[in-house]
Amino acid sequence: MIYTITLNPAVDRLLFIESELMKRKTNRIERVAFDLGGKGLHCSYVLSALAIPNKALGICGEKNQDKLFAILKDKKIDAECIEVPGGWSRECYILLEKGISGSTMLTEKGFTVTEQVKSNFLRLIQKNVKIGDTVLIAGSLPQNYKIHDLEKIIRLLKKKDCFIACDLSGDALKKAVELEVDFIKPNEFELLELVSGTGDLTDHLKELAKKVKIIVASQGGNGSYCSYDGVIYKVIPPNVTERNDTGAGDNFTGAFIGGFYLNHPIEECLTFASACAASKVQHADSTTFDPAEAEGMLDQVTITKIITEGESSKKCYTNQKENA
Ligand code: TA6
Repeated sequence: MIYTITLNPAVDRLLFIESELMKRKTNRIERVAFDLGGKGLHCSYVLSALAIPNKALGICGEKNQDKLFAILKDKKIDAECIEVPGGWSRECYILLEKGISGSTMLTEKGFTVTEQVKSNFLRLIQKNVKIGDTVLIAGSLPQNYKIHDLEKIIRLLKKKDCFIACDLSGDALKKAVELEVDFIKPNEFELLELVSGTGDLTDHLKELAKKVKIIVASQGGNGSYCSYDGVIYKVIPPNVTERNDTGAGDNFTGAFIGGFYLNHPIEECLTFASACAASKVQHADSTTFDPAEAEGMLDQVTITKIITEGESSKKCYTNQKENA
């Protein structure tokens, strides 16, 4: 079973702006829509859409939980959350400017959790997660959720011999690396904060690989590098017209973790995840992607394998023809 953990879920408010956003101008909103928010929930959405059994665990605000759960039901996500009494799950704002690709995300901090909520959440994990399950912890921590509290979750999952995947940032990500989780997904800036020495990306990945089994270092629209089993893979996504990139990284993570859980070869996991994310960015909302469309783009993903053992790295495999 795969579990996703979202400690600070959100309702995303998508603001479709009539034209390019400008200072000192009245920027008119053409339309407002609501969508799922929170990285673990996005990954659960992807897993459910791919018919991979999963359950979303999280914490949510009591006040607007009906709204959040209506979205979860609509997206066919099986979720169980610990309530923050009197609290509101945050709203995050996704700005989409007409004629401009991509999105601008503004995130609220989220509710403040009490010690009682934290221990109830540990109990929720204890009740659900079984020995050997795969667990993805993703997204920011709510207020008063300390690194030490995150450590308790990771240690509990380690006791259960789980495959632990983390899409975290800042000190939370550093703690995940220190505790040697199985998967991380830093962006180019986060990666630099995790390594000690100088050197290039390959050196950084090699250093981190001593602690973490799978590292996906994302480079935004330029694709990603993945370190696994002594090999570094360069992943170049299909070239598509981007409408909304919000949730694209979560889409990649969900599809990748699902494939890995099903024991698919690493190249296949990376190729399919990249194609799913490419499908996602072509849609206006934060979640929608089309698995069939992703299947149709598999041959547009380029995976290059780089051998890292020995003195110099060399390209030795590609799934694409040289001049493709
Ligand atoms: O990755 C997209 C997303 O989950 C949005 O839906 C949005 O709510 C935001 O990220 C939350 O990010 P955070 O890092 O604060 O958990």
